Amino acid sequence: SLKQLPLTIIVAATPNNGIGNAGGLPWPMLRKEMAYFARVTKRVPMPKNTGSRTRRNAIIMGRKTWDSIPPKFRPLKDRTNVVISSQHRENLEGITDDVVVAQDVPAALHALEQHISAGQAPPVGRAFIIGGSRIYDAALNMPQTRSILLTRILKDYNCDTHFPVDLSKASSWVLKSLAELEHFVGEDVPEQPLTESTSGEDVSFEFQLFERE
Ligand code: FOL
Repeated sequence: SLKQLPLTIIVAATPNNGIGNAGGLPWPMLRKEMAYFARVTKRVPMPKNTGSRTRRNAIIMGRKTWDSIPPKFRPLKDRTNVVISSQHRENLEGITDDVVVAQDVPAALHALEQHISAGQAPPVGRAFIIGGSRIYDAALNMPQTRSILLTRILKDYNCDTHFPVDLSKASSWVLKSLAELEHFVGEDVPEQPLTESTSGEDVSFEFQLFERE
């Protein structure tokens, strides 16, 4: 059963843990950061026995996060999209038959399992929690949430939504080494912050991995 499936949070946050503003991301489009999100959430770890069927990662998100994704990009390709909402799927904008809808995170894992056993989705590789704050908070309170892939945006922006825990403060979450991050994501990661120029401003950010003690 998927109740034991490890869950990974992926999030980008400002120094104050801001993650959203006015229904979108607080910062202008960061192409290299978004490309990292797309690569990491698509990459399936090592072959495992699922009767030679290709596996696909799942991305679990709240309804407001679903709405924040540009219609031309959703559902996010090459991933099984799962949306948490108390609304019925016919009332949700842009939801197609391949998108799983459930009322909360445990129900999402159950619904995902049902889709897979019914042959409506491939076996799951990794499962990522992609926000927003309420869904992050629910996941942080589940023991199967083992890892957090944090992109620290090194610039302040106005934010109306925040990540529920401050990872830079003493907590049960420990910062792992660059080598451990590279092993987890399956690619090289720069040691120094990257800088992107976007909308006439320079924005620096760095990639980190936290794991539960
Ligand atoms: N985590 C990180 N590290 N960065 C993020 O921007 C991020 N965003 C969300 C959740 N976790 C994150 C939620 N918001 C798209 C848009 C908004 C969004 C998540 C994804 C999106 O359009 N993604 C496309 C990329 C398209 C492109 O290349 O521009 C995808 O295919 O993933």
